[in-house]
Amino acid sequence: MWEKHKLSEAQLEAYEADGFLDAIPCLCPAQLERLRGDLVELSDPDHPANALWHEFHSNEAPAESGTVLMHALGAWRISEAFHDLLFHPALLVPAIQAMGLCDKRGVRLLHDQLFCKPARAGAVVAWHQDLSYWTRFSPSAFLTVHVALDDQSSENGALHYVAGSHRWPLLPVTSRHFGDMESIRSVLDREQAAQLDACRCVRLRAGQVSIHHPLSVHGSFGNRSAGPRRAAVVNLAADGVVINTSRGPVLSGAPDLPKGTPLGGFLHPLLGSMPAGAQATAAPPCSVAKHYPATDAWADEDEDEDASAGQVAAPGADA
Ligand SMILES: O=C(O)CCC(=O)C(=O)O
Repeated sequence: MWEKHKLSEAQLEAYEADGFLDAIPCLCPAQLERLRGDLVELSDPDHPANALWHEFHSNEAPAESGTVLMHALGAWRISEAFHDLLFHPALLVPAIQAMGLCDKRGVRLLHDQLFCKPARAGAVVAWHQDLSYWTRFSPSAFLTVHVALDDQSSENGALHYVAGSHRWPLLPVTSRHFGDMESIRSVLDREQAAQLDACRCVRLRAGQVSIHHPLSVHGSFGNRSAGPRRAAVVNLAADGVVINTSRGPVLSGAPDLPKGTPLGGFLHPLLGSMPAGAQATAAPPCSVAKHYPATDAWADEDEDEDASAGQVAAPGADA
């Protein structure tokens, strides 16, 4: 089942070089429609299950910007379609390959997110590195999957990446509230600023995904088009990532996991892994792992702790 979703060697090399990879096919039209349908219901602030959100902002853009960004964490707990998305092999297989986790540990959910920009007034998502928000974990073995629920264009606020920025050091968060697209420039040197100027607009088609490294700088401009630009984001962690500080719960509404605890539990389910032999035919070299901490160093006796980690789970699998 997973074989057809494997990235080619050329794709893995592109990920290694750029820190992101786009245009990965994922959703069929029926899955896309189901997600879009559920999103309409989820956008209702009075949704009967809204206590399950970790965060829900009808508009997280600053009021003075006159723009709107619906941003929410936890859709998978409310909607079956968004739950099943987490287990989609077309999403998990490329992620596991790119993280260099084939035949090793699998991936866990860190959290999911929705980023919805309404027609004409959709806000920017300021340039950032995802890892700036995840400094409480070690090692930094994360990957983000961005799922386009609409065709993305330069007019409607497509995702943009700074190629090669996964080799930059960790930068501080410079804009939390989707107001100032360019605030990251205050912490860039001249060379980094030039790389930012050469950013790439990836123009995903609805149903495609892009994947990116946790240090890859990315962001998106406002939506000036006549239609919405909606995206679901799945933030993945390698199984075995540990909480390195006592700073309160990882997610609002979640139990507090003490320092030293591996990320896990019902809010961070193991989503899948590539079993031994999965590489037998396509054999992607997992050399991309050089931009990730070496997993061998922290693989330990609890590797087979969870028998359900044997393979990529089918959509709908119970978390
Ligand atoms: O939806 C966007 O434009 C940005 C989302 C994002 O930050 C991500 O995909 O990691």
